[in-house]
Amino acid sequence: MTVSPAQKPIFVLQGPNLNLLGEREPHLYGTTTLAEIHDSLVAQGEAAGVAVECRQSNHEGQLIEWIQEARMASCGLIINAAALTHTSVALSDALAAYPQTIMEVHLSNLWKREAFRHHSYVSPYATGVICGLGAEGYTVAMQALIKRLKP
Ligand code: CA2
Repeated sequence: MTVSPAQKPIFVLQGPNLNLLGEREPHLYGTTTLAEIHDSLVAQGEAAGVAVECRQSNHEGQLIEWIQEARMASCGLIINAAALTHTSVALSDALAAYPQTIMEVHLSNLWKREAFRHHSYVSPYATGVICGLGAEGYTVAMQALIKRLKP
């Protein structure tokens, strides 16, 4: 299916250190690189007729700017806020003002990890939370988000 230029893209936002995926800590985060995950999400979107815009930043403020931009410029949001998930009230406030469906993804199973990873400032605003499936979690999130896109 071709992507309509009129359709706003799905934004995929990735937080701090996720640019290192595939290079370090494969026992925790797998061997797939961020570029591979993004290529696969763009292809998945294209097959469904939806454009996908993928971005990563190590900076909290940049991610907040992108969430604000996404309010007008996107039709849905997939976010792995990485460590900011557990610390950032500012990110949480930005997500509270996002009007479309949000899917939260984590590569690792947060519930098998340290207690400080058990709280998420993202989850209250997410329709779904997927963790522990590695890179496959993004595919599952994309599928679920596409199903919920408003016409
Ligand atoms: O499991 C996830 O996806 C996390 O969001 C990853 C974050 C972590 O702080 C969250 O608790 C769970 C860490 C991302 C760091 O990514 C790296 C990837 C490769 C090498 C080093 C770090």
